[in-house]
Amino acid sequence: MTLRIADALDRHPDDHIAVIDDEGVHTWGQLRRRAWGAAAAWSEVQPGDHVGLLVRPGAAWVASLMALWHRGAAAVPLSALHPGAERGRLLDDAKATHWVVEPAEASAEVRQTQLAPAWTDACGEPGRAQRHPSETALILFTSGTTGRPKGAQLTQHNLAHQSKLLSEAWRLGGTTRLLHALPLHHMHGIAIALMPTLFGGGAARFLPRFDADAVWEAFGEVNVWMSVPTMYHRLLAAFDEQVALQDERRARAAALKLCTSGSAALPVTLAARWQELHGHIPLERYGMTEIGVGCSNPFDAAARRRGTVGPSLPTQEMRIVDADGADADEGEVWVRGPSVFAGYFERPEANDGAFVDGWFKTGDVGRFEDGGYLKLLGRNSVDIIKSGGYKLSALEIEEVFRNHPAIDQVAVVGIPAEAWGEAAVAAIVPRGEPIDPDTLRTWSKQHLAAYKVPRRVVPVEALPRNALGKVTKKALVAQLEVRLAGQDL
Ligand code: MCA
Ligand code: AMP
Repeated sequence: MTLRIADALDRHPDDHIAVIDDEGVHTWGQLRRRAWGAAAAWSEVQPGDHVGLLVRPGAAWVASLMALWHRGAAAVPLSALHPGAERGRLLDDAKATHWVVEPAEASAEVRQTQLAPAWTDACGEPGRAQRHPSETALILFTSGTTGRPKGAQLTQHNLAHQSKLLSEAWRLGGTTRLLHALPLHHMHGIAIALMPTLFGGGAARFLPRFDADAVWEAFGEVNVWMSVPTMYHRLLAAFDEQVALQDERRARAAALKLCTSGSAALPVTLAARWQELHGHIPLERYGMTEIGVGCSNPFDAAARRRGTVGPSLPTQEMRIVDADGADADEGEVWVRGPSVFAGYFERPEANDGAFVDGWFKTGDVGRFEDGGYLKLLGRNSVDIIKSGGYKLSALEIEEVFRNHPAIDQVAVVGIPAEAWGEAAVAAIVPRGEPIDPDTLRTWSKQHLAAYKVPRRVVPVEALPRNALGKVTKKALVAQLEVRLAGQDL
């Protein structure tokens, strides 16, 4: 079955609730009228255009996305956490023609034409663009083993297929009420949490941002929670802090039907602590911007296995290969199937390196254990850091720091950190006078999203290098671990 996500969402009845946000409750009928209003107002947006999207989480965001799809355009979701310079770079790289943005978020560095978000209702449905399942629906920027983030193109069919897979695997039916506090510029928040919930006929209750106490409060109104390990870490810290609220919070956690974790490894200690409150360990699954969710532990809590990400989902074909591309018991995970993206936008060299005979090379290393459960063992590249669920590229951060006149050399690495999984740390060799590390962090926030800014900047006399002069990042990690031991990163 070849399906478009836009059509799949269009089939929900007008009176069915789709979104709950701080403005109130929004039915599909109301969302559609807003989307039609915006689609009519954005008459200059043409089929195949790429359009930035920076709107607060909730009905306005969902209706703006629907409006773009109505016009046959692809959305390039951005974050309020991106500084103006980064927004401009991403939209230029995506060759975006316009961007949908709330006035308060407009940036001087962005040259694309502004469009107002989908706020107002329309009376009738404007004409539709020609539609194909292979049309690009989203361009999601992902950092990687290159200095510049790459725009992963997800098609209408990728998203529809992925939503169907997950709504079935996780039983996201009409009674689902998802609590949504994930960022809306990445795969997890958009196509793993939101779309499958809406596809299955459920509703999403949006919080404006993640806040542990607000999440505990909102658990009383929902039955599904999807998050990254750092959020579990913070929820448990807030639970421990608010002793007087513990009985109420325990009851709220126990009433949730499904709690999932992904984007980074869930420490077994966090899983065990969550089990004490909720009754089950979170359902851990493995995903990637380029493939959606590849493996998932079962919905049946008794069949979940701690420390694994579960068996591959139906239609997600997986291989484990060695360095020569031959099948192996332990090695890189390769994926093929209808959820796999359509390539990076205008990055032929990255696409050549990413695929072999239709198989996408994830860069993750793992092995399938008994029963076909995947155990992830790490990543091929030392330059990819997973911090609080965000993928950070050491090379991208290094490029920014290298432009500072007072820095001679820089190397960025990921250091294990309880709260974040890994924390990015920059070791710098100053050019002359010592530089204040906090001043450097503040300076870098003009160029990088706040979450990409290294948690620590550590001045060093020299970087460890091998005989060829290349920085030995493993040795640097070991040095920094000693230097930062006992510090809260
Ligand atoms: C915030 N900060 C961070 C991070 N988040 N630093 C490093 N790594 C981070 N992830 C910084 C802030 O800029 C601030 O810096 C300081 O930490 C405190 O910020 P705070 O307000 O406490 O943080 P927050 O806004 O509450 O954010 C924490 C968070 C957030 C909610 C856990 O990181 C988050 O939303 N993570 C989810 C990311 C995600 O959705 N990834 C999915 C990618 P300063 O002190 O300098 O001001 S898709 C994926 O991975 C695949 C598809 C999959 O399988 O899901
Ligand atoms: P992103 O590129 O932001 O989509 O991040 C995808 C990466 O997150 C994967 O390639 C994995 O390295 C990592 N990841 C996702 N889920 C898990 C998980 N459950 N355990 C460990 N790593 C994960």
